[in-house]
Amino acid sequence: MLYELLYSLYVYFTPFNVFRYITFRTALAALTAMLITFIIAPRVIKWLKKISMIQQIRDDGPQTHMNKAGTPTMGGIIIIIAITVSMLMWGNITNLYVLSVLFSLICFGLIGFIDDYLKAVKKNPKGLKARYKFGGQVFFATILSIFLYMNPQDPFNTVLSIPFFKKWLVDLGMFYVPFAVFVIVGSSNAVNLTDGIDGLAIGLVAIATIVNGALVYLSGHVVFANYLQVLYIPGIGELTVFCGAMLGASLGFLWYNAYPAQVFMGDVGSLSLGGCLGTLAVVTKHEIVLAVVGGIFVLETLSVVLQVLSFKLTGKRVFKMAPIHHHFELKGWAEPKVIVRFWIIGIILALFSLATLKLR
Ligand code: 57M
Repeated sequence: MLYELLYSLYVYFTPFNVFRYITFRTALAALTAMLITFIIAPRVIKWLKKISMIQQIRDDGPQTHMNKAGTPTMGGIIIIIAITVSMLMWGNITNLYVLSVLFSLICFGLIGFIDDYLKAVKKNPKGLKARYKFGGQVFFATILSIFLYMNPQDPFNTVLSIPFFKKWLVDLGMFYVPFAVFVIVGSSNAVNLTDGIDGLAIGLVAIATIVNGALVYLSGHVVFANYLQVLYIPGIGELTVFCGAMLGASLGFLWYNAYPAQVFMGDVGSLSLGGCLGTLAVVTKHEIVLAVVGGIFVLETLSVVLQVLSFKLTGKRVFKMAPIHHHFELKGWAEPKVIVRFWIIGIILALFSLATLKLR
């Protein structure tokens, strides 16, 4: 951890005292992650093309997607490298909350990497079998949830807070573990489904990361937590630095994934970022608030559930195509219009979710 070395030098150079402040390290983490992304992305994109890590575009999707043929995928490795290196420099990786989200980032990224590899290099369109993909997600989420459940440092490790009702603290007890698994795996798959048009998922992840960063900073600050009457969780504030790194890497990746995308993040990106958002929701005890922030991710997932259920039960489709971003594409909305309008809704939901912190 570079910051500890720099901070220890404050005895010789007092301004280095600033390295102990979470806010300062968060800004550094964001800028470092963005810089790393800008440095490695062009090289990684070139390498992905060289090893034929090219996205297989399905022919049963919106026809406008056919011109995306040749776009490299698995760009999510850029995001994972940027976040990890930035955290090694500016984050306290002995903090158990930081270890929790880094565990999600790497393990869910591994599942996605295998899926992307089988699809693009082994030309296996189905990629990793659904039961292995889902099984791997449940496995890692269960390990993490039990670790958090057994966490001696967190006084509220089985409590669920309800927005607007500050006194309503639901203690889930041992049912916290399956609930946390549901949130983490659900979030991972929701981002995966949402990542179907250029920049949509990474833009929404950036928006959700900003809200997560605010939540963990306030929850980890005894004065602010008491003023806002949110659960004070000692040590959680260090996750602000992680959110900074995640935001920097997301905005950096969006530079290359913006329409028309030069690279897709792949399942390695979507599953890992979704797993991180789910883990952040669980450790901050704001699962419901973050379901509001991630409203578009929830909407995308519900559209698939409704479509598949309706199709199986009645043979009729609710949407022209699911997930719902394809529905609007088939209605004639240009792809950039769908993307920006979904981002606008994401920003409105983010502002509303921050408002719920005060409206209690
Ligand atoms: C994740 N993957 C994209 C890219 C990205 C049950 C069903 C809803 C499942 C769903 C599905 O297969 N989801 C998998 C979505 C794919 O993107 C790749 O996957 C990674 C994310 N996991 O990083 O590597 C395609 O999305 C497009 N894309 C962009 N820009 C980006 O920045 O344009 C992705 C990122 C890429 C590219 O075309 O190839 C995907 O969509 O597969 N299935 C679907 O989403 C399909 N919907 C569907 O089958 N609907 C049926 C069902 C519900 C019965 C229906 O409505 O009747 C649609 N997706 C595609 N073709 N591509 C439609 C068919």
